[in-house]
Amino acid sequence: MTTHRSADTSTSDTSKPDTSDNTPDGNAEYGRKTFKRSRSHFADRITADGRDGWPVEAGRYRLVVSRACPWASRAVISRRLLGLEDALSMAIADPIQDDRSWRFTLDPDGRDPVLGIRYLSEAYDARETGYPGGVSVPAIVDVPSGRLVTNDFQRITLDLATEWTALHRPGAPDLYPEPLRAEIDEVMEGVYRDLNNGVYRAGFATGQREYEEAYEDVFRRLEWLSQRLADRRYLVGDTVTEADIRLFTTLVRFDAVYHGHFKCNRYKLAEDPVLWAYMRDLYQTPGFGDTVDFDHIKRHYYQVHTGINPTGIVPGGPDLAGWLTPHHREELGGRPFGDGTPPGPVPAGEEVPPAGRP
Ligand SMILES: N[C@@H](CCC(=O)N[C@@H](CS)C(=O)NCC(=O)O)C(=O)O
Repeated sequence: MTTHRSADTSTSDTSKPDTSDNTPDGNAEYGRKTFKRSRSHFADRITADGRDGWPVEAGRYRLVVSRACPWASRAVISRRLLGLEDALSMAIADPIQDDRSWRFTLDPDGRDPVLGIRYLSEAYDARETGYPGGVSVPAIVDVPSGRLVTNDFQRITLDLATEWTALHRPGAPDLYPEPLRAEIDEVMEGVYRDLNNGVYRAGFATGQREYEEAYEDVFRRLEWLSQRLADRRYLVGDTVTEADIRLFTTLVRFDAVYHGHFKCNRYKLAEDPVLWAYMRDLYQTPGFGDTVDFDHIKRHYYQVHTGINPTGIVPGGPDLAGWLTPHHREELGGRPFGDGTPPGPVPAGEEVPPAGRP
């Protein structure tokens, strides 16, 4: 009997918070009862020079994601924007985990057709026998050996942008431009601490003070972002970068799950004119909205986190129609893809089903 192997304390026993201070940027000051995100355990990198034993190679690896997961969704967007769909195939897990974690129940016979496995944990086990840690997405698996290569969600997208360049499509944008890296890193650090992870700290708080601190962090950061984005189209520079991708995957979930389920309810994203327009702009940009499955997002959060939603009832709203309304952000200038071009259509078989879109 295998027990549920959650890498994210959010989905496991939230009454036993992880007290280790091993988050990418650490947050020891929040004290014992604070929600802690587990560190990625497998941090090998797939690089152009193959220095960790994993060279960039077309067709060799499989990206395993859940469309529900904000961290995995970063990689889904990067893969689309960079045109890596043919080079790096993608497996989409069922948004609802069972006691063995992520599973391929959306596929025929409940098996991933490329890896031939039923659970992502099988790739973790192939990498390290008896690995006691959590099974998380995003994960990249070596197809020939069936072994997990990395589940390092912070690193995966940076490497897709900078190490996989030989396989990028013609016209792919530079998502992590060298001259802007310091600024991108600084923006992403604050957004991670207060917002990407802040919503989880609010949602899985087990004490009032802890919740209130996280809640304040979330809305202080939203105010900061709203001011920053009032007169500039993108977060850093005048094109889409990694910073926008990381902000997008959290904000696109805000009204659907974080506002209600995670109690981040001072206001909805749709009530902040700047952020709402920024998000509609990105949503309507090829490679962003066409990866988002609101059905997977809502069902995952509301059905899996029974500690905070014991009935498992998935709310009907919000109405998604607004995502497609004009945003007028073109008036701020900016060129989404810089000197490059938008990605082509979503590959056959990877379209988000109608239930998940406006
Ligand atoms: N904590 C993960 C970051 C990614 C993550 O938290 N993913 C979540 C989904 S959003 C996950 O797979 N959690 C495991 C689970 O829910 O069983 C890691 O250590 O790499």
